[in-house]
Amino acid sequence: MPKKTKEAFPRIKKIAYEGPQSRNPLAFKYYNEDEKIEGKTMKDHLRFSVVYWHTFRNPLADPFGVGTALRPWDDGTDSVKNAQNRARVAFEFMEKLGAPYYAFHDRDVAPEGSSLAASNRSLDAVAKVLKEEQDRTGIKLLWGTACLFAHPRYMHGAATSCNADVFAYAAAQVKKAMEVTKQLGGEGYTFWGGREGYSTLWNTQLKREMDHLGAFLHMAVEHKKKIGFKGQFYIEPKPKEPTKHQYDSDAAACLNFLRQYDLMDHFKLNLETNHATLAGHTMQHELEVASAAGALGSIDANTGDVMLGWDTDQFPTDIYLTTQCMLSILNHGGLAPGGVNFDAKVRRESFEPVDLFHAHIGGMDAFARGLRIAAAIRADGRLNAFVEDRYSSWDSGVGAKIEAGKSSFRDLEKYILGKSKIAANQSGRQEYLENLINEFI
Ligand code: XUL
Ligand code: CO
Repeated sequence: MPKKTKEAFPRIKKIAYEGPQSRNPLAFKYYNEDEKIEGKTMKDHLRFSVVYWHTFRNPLADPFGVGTALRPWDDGTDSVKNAQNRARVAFEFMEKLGAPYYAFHDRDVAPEGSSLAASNRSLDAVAKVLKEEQDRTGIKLLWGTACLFAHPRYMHGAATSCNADVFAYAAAQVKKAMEVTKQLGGEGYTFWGGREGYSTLWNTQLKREMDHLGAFLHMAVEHKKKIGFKGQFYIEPKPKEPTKHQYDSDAAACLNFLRQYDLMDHFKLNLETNHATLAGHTMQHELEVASAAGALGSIDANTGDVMLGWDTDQFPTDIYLTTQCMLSILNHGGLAPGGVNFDAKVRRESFEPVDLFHAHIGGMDAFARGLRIAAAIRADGRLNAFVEDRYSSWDSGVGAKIEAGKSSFRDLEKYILGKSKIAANQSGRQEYLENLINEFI
């Protein structure tokens, strides 16, 4: 196996925790991996993961200009050798950063060949290097996935393509990606519906396409059993981009889809902040919807820009956002075997290798801060006590009876007719609560 000849980031040492007083931009101010919060290390709470596609493959192009990224280790070819070298560079980066996990699509790590067999061979050749580097560093695979959207064959979708051969190709590609994920000890496998949607209903049989997606996912479940893959399956909602309307549009739509096709036992959701906002939701909303259904699996941590309407995939630095995320995650009981996966890219103007470090350090510190703040809010107890009190009418009397399923419209009519007046409403105290949260930020 070719070895990487020299360090790709020679001037960067392992990123250390130096605390909030530090002025070193290449140090953590809040992420102290071994420090315990609520009895668990920050590392185990956050389970940070680096994405291969943005961090090592994104050239930083936009619709108006070519890529700007300087990646001196990359020889510019689509060879397996270059892909293997890049894999070693990726592990140098993740090791220096101290990220315990990573995630990839099959075609990020290895080049697509002229046939499926050739693509599978190149994936195997790079997977060997990934395995070696995983063993050397102890860094693990959070989840794998297949790129079912970049190649022109997928122009009409993959599992929802009007072309049955394309469905079959996608199935064969996912089969291989699942097998490689298993070989690498991946803790999960994600299905993001890259082009599973439509651009116009004039040419689309919507029900047929959704039925095909259901059938595709059932085949994946069957293959998972066949090969003994124990990782968690995730569906990642996104409402649009690249298609006008994606079928897995938000958490509620995904949950409905999973229930309709009898897949709830096999999937959890991988929620992404910028996808939530594209759907007109907050990330907190999506987290709570998934958690309420027992289906909160993992998160793709990023953010959009309020001034730009598209999926900008920026690194999360907003402490309110990370506090909301971590409150929902702590209340849910944690993410494992999921994690905080930085599905985020540096800006086109941030083209130097060191920017990859600044971006991840910022995201990790923002989440570490969110975790610390969320834990402090929970320890303080006032927020929780307020919410518990707000619903206290359900803890006894008529409320408890309704919750226990022991009431009928008739009983409730009798109850109300027998009362001279109903209990008064209390203020929702939104502003008080917003101020309370600010005490901790
Ligand atoms: C696209 C996106 C994907 C998935 C994996 O918006 O988020 O990168 O996370 O396919
Ligand atoms: Co994502």
